[in-house]
Amino acid sequence: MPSAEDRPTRGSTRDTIAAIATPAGRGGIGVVRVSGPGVAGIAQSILGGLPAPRRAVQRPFVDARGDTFDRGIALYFPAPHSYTGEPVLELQGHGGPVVMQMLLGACLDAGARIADPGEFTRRAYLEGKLDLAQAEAVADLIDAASREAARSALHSLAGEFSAAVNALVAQLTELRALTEAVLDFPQEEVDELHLEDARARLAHVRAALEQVLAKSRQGSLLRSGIHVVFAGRPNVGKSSLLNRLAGEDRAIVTPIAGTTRDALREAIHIDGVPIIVVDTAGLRESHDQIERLGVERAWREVTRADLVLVVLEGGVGIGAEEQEMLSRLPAEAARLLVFNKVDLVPGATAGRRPQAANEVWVSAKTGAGLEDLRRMLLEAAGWNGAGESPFLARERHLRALARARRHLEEAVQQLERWEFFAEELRLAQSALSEITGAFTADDLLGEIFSRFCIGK
Ligand SMILES: Nc1nc2c(ncn2[C@@H]2O[C@H](COP(=O)(O)OP(=O)(O)OP(=O)(O)O)[C@@H](O)[C@H]2O)c(=O)[nH]1
Ligand SMILES: [Mg+2]
Repeated sequence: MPSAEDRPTRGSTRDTIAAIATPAGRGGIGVVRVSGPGVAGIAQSILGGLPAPRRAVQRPFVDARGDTFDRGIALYFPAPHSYTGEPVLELQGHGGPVVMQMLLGACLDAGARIADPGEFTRRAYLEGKLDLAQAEAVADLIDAASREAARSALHSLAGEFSAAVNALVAQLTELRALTEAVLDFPQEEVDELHLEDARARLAHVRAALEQVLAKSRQGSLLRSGIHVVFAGRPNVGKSSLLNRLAGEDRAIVTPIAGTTRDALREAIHIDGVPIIVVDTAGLRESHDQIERLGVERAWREVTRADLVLVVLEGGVGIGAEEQEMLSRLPAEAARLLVFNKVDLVPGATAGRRPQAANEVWVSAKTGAGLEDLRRMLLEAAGWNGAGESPFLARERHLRALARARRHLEEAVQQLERWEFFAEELRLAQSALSEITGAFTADDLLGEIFSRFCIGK
């Protein structure tokens, strides 16, 4: 966690970095971005001078030998009003790999070096343009695999997640200030009023933390999703269901029992939540060597699943063989029972059974009941779609929030033992501060002085 001292205030101590900012390959336009103190010199040698700030100008791009190799748009962002906070030059050329290499090469010849991965954003963080959570959101936005994930990343980038975390930190800072005051003045009686105040404030910050944690858990689902494995006897329609959920003919379907051999993996999205669905070989004893290997694989997949979709044939239900199969599932594995081929069962209706929360009747053939199955998958994943905009949290954030929560729980136990209480608050606060990467002890001192008259 960089402290204020680690943060160079100006870019002048750094070198100048350059990189092709657009994806490899051919495109209408390709962009080379340059950041650092050497931008003016580089603009001089490639463009013949710095363009006016924030004005798009068209220029010939000239290499070190004086040859024009492209003609494009140049944009100059003076420090600190740029992405990195340093002087930044963006050169937009024609987006072919050779042109881009020549453009990058011209920047390197003029004194830049190739940027490390993420180095522009790292500099933005060091220059205080973004905090850590925001910097991470940049990557999450670029990597977003669904609209929902992208929207959520954009909220984090705009600082909503950081603001929520900072609000928690501010509440803790206040509470610590009050507590430190008690510690510093032992002669003052810690009256009932103070105790009640501390108790109420602690309850408040804990409730707020729960909210942030809940939204973060939701968001982390958008990032990492869940892993669902289909398991069942041969021919019950596992592959047909996978094809239905994927919306594509991915798995081979035949009336022959034992069609699927290899485990087949498909990435799907339901309401933006990424779900890996795995189709497996029908579970049965077999003398066919290939099928036997497939069945082994199926069991292996089952042990790795977040959720097992046990597919059963509606007309057959749970007989002795199905019982046997169910009893072999790992006891702790979350599971849904999917009764397929409801279209073949006279009088049976598709959908969820109100009396059995983890059972659903569907038809892979007609699509009946599939919507209920999708809802149940989301529920099992812990997604509550109707909730407020989730924070696209990473594992690191969840861990930090959970750590803060543990210290606040501990703090409840330590109420009245003020030194321990203060220490738990401090630990909770530093866990939270790791999320945004911004914490200095000065914050606390400032808070104490501003709230308390020491001379009294
Ligand atoms: N009527 C009806 N037939 C279905 C339904 N689902 C699957 N089938 C048929 O059942 C047969 C087996 O389907 P699959 O999807 O290959 O079954 P599977 O469970 O993957 O079978 P294995 O890979 O052998 O384990 C095929 O002939 C499908 O067309 C359904 O909902 N209704
Ligand atoms: Mg199959």
